[in-house]
This record gives sequence, C-alpha cells and structure tokens, in this order.
Amino acid sequence: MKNKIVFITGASSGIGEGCARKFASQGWNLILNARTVSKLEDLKVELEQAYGIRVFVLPFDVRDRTLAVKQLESLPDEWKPIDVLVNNAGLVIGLDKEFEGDLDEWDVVIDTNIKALLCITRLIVPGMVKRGKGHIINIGSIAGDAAYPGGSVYCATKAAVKALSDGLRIDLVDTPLRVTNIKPGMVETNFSVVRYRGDKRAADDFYAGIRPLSGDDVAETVYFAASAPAHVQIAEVLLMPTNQATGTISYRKRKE
Ligand code: 8X3
Repeated sequence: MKNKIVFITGASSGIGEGCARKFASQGWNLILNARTVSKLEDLKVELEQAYGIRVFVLPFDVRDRTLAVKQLESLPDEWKPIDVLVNNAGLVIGLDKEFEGDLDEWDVVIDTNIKALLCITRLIVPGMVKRGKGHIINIGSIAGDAAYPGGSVYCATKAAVKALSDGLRIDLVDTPLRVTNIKPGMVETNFSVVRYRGDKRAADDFYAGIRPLSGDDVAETVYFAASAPAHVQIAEVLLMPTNQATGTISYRKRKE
C-alpha cells in the first residue's frame, strides 16, 4: 500500500475518532480498533468515501490479551507495516477517594490505561524496530502530572503512561523510532460521561462556563507530532483549554 498506516485504539469516539478523521483527511490508511464494531463500520464507510483512503476495522477489547494477539496476527500482510500507533483507549470510572472506591472498577481502569497500552505497544513495536521506522503516540493526560481530588487511581495510570512513554523513548534511542506523550487537560467527550457513571447532566455541569477542548482539537496535536520531520521527536505536549491553568485550576464564567 502506498499510503502510510496508522493504528488507533479506542477509535469509536472522542480523541480516537478525532484522530481517525484527521489522519484520513491527510491521506493515511487507518486500522481502527474499539470494542463496538458498528461505529467503526460507519466511520469506515464515511472516511473511505470522503478521502479515498482505506480503513481496516479491527474490533477487540484492548484488555483481552489473547484476542489482541489473535487480531493483530490476523491482519493481512499489506496492513502489517504500521507507521504510527496511537494508544488512545483509556477511561476513568467515578471520582472516589482512594480509600473508598470500588476495586473492581479500578481494575478496569488500570487494565485499560496501563496494561492494555503496554500489551499493544509490545505487539506492534517489534515490527517497527525491524522495519526501522515507526512512531508511538500515547494519549496521556494532565492528570499524570499531579494527583487531584477524586482522581487518585486515574492520575496514577496517566503518570504510568508518562513513565512508559519515557522508558520506551529510552529503549528506542538508538533507532529511528519516535515516542510522544500527548497530555490533554479538559476534553469534552464521552470520557466524562463514564467518569460520572453515565450521568450526562453531571458531565455537562462539569463543563458549564468553560469551553473545553474537543477530540478534534487533541487530534490536531497528535497529527502535528506524527507529521513532524523524521529527525524531530515531539516528546511531550501538554494542551488544555485557555481557561484552564493546571489539573485543578480553571476559570468558569458564571451565568448572569
Ligand atoms: C482527562 C483530563 O483534566 O479530566 O485526562 O484529568 S482531566
């Protein structure tokens, strides 16, 4: 295939969907992963028609290591030389205190944000090393820079994404491969609804009076890193709404 290939996890909504649209608009072929196949199929039809690129739908839960291995092995040879991996799949459930939360929910968060990211990296990067080219872009978070109230476990997982990104960059320093950690602040996606356990109103209230980033805003930064000249490695980007200053400080306009 003459076009470059990007593999995006969690591509059915939010930042992942934004990345799918952005890379497609720039002529890349896409391998799209998420749990639900229907949204990926819709995206495939839409983006192939709009941009004349090709899309391969690869549905699986990134936490299922056996299935991840099977699905990646099943990729046709022409889809195997992945140029860019966007490790985007991630979530948070609840805003509980560290001594009160649900251990099973935290397992889901830790397994997705850390162990699954590591598994997909472990499966895809050896091929990149062999081919002597590739770029791993991890979606970290401002939450990885410092813990905030009710964010203990989520913040820990995003601190882990930073460590895994830095460690991988060290391990690949003698190769042409690049590693980027993108750290968004407030982004309005379905992510927030899951954080409030499905309470859309509570999620909306969180953004009242402030204009958050969109998944597309973050995708622009992801693409900026991916399209930098080969000798330029964007190691980290912290991006947030103009009225956010840190993980805990933001300004909200009050209703008159
Ligand atoms: C999500 C951003 O600010 O909600 O990673 O922690 S924040």
